[in-house]
Amino acid sequence: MSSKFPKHFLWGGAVAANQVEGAYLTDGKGLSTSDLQPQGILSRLSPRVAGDSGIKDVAIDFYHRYPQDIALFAEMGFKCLRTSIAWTRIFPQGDEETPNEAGLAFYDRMFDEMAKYGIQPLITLSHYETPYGLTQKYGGWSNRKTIDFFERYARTVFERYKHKVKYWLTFNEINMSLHAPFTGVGLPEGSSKSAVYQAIHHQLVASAKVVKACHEIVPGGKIGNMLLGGILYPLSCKPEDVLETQRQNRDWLFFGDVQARGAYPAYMQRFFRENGIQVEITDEDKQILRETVDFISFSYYMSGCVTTDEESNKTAQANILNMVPNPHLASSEWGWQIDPIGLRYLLNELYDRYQKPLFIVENGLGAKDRIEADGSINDDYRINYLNDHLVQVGEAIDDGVDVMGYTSWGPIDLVSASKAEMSKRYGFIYVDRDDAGNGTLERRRKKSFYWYRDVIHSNGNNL
Ligand code: BGP
Repeated sequence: MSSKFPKHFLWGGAVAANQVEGAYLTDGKGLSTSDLQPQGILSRLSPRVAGDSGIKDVAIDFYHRYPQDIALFAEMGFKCLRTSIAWTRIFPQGDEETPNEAGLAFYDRMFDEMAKYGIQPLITLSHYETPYGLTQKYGGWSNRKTIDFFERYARTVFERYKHKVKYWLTFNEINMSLHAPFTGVGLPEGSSKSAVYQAIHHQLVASAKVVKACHEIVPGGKIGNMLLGGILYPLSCKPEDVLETQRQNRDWLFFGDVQARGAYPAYMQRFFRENGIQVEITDEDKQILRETVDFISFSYYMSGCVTTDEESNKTAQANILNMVPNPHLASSEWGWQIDPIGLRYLLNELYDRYQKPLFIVENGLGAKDRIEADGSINDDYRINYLNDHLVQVGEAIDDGVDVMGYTSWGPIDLVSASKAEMSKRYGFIYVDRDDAGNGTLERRRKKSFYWYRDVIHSNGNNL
């Protein structure tokens, strides 16, 4: 049987600089917002004091061990590796005139290593890390000036790596900024809705500006947006529930609507008016927003439900999204509801809405792993999760959806973004490090390593 997956499907994995690299002040790197959130992205920024250490300071030491790790990815047959550039390695405070050469040289070495194995880099420009200097001096994304600093950074890396990197992403999960303002916009807690939407607007303008810059600078370059792709279902077929679900889905999709269609969607006018939200949108902004992305990328971990019933709403899960649990689905140990069919549904929805190629750039199961006496790690739960999701990706492709690739989240264990801990593991490769930072950092192949290698090798035929 021939595979449902296209011949040049980009199979691989995804990580982010701040969750793997460590070396948080090495070679001139400056502090970013992610270095100041010891409890993860949902926590407040806290000033560093001398001797204060966080789990991400070393993370999994990818900064020094990347050749070994990339060799392991190559052993699985990766065609693509998604990671991010830490903005603060290139512009340590964010507002310098000239970039930090040592930071640029690090990513040159990393891309060269990937090229040795024919692995395509997929690079996120900003993965939950704004330079702390910009938040201190300018108020981060609340200030229009940050757009220019971001554009300067993006143009610098496009120029430098234009012959090494073809695929780019602007902001990781840009739609999370609404729910966890600290994820990157750098606003103080308790900021008004107008302030939050103004900062989001600045990110959307910045995103469009760098889409334009990428097209100008990178020959054949393709640049996408990146959305958190949590899909919401109505808990009942009561029309009020269905309408409320549509409203909440739009909270998430509004970002994609701007980035892929080139203008604020009509429904936002009423939303702004009824919530007393004032956003300064200039004619020049409207013009640049027309620079739309080449493809849509998204993360997918779970789905959830929406209801207008107050009693049921009290059962909302205390996870990132606060969604009401779906009685038909099981959950991970972290309360994330597992829904492979939801991925097929979402792929179809996004394709219907945008008619642009889609790229699944995160999907995976965070779980606690056990090392057996013989040293093996039998993570069948992870294999099952990924297998079930990939079967649905195949179905969506059969439905006619244009899917460019799939990079599973955390092909090597890394620091969790929401909790800043090591024990929520996603990897095919185990890393010996615990939540307190103890361990040798030794790498070890899990059972899923061999499973994923076979999936890639057969181009998804063995699912
Ligand atoms: C996404 C982020 C990632 C990542 C993942 C898993 O929201 O883009 O950075 O970490 O979620 O989340 P967690 O690490 O909290 O399990």
